[in-house]
Amino acid sequence: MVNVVLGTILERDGASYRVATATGTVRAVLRGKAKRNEPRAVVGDVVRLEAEAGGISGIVGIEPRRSLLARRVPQGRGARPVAANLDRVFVVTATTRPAPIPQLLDRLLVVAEANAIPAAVVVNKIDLDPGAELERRFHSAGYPVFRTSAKLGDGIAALLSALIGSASVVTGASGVGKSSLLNAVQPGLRLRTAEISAKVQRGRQTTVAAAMMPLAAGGYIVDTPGFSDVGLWGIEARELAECFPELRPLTGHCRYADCRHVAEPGCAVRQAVEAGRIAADRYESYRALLEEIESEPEDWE
Ligand SMILES: Nc1nc2c(ncn2[C@@H]2O[C@H](COP(=O)(O)OP(=O)(O)O)[C@@H](O)[C@H]2O)c(=O)[nH]1
Ligand SMILES: [Mg+2]
Ligand SMILES: [Zn+2]
Repeated sequence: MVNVVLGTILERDGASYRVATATGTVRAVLRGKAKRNEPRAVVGDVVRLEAEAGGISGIVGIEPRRSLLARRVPQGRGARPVAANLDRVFVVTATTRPAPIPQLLDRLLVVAEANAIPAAVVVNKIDLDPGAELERRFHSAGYPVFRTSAKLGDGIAALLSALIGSASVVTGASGVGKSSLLNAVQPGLRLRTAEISAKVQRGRQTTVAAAMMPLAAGGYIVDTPGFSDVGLWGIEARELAECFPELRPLTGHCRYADCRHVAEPGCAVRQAVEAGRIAADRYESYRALLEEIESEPEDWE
C-alpha cells in the first residue's frame, strides 16, 4: 500500500513545491489528478503526498481550503490565487515615526475583508507615543488591536500567542516595525528584506510568490510581498461597505437597496456618521476607496 501523508506547501519553486510534513520538509511535484485539476496548489495548501523514488514526493490531492487570498481581476476574469488557508492578517502601524496613514491601514483591512480573512491591527512603537487614539479608532471599527513595542518587548507575548497555531500575514507600511516585531517573536525568521521587496515592486512584471515560514512555537508567518498591492481590483463598488465591519449592520437599513452611501436620500450609513456613531474618518476612507473603485479602468492588465 502507498503511504499517503499530509503536508503544507511552504513555497513554490517553478514546477516543484517545498512542503512541510510532520517529519520534515520535502520537495514535491504535482501528480495525476492534482496536476490536471483546478484549483492549482498554492502556498498554504494542505496537500496529500505520496513518497516517490529519488526523494521527490508526489502531490496527489489538495485538501479543502479554509480561505484563499486572491488577486482579483476585473469583470469576470476571475481571481489569481496567492495563498490558501490564511487565518489572519495583521495590519501593522507605528504610533509615530513614521506617522500613521489611516487610509492605507483601512485599505489593507478592506483587502483582508474582501478575501474573507479576519484582520487585526498592531499598533507598534508605543514607547514613542501611547497611540491611544489609533487604538480607539480600530477598536471601535470592530478590530482586535495589539499594542506593542518591538523595542522594549511590550505586548510581544500577546502578539505571539495570537500567532501560534495559525497562518498569519503581517503587512503595513515600511518602517512601522514589521521585521522588528517578527524578530522579537522569533529571532532569525528569514523574511524578505524591505530592499528586496522594493526591487521586486520596481521590476514591473515580476510577481514574487508568497512563502510561508514555520514558527518554532507552531503556526506560520506568510510573507506575501504582494499583499499591499493585491489592491482593490475586482471589488465591486456595492461590496465595499461590507468590507467595513462597522458599516455592515447598517447597509440593510438604507432606503435604496443599491445605496452607495454617498448622497442618496435615507442613507442609514450617512445618518450614523452624522450622529457620530461611525467615525467620520473611517467613512472618509470608504468614500475615497469607493471613488477609486468607481474610476478604475476596465482593461487593467
Ligand atoms: N522606538 C521604537 N522603534 C522601533 C520599534 N519597532 C521598530 N523600531 C525601529 O523602526 C525602524 C524600522 O523597523 P523595521 O522592523 O525595519 O520596520 P519594517 O520596515 O516594517 O520591517 C527600525 O529602526 C527599528 O529599530 C519600536 O517598537 N519602538
Ligand atoms: Mg521589514
Ligand atoms: Zn446608504
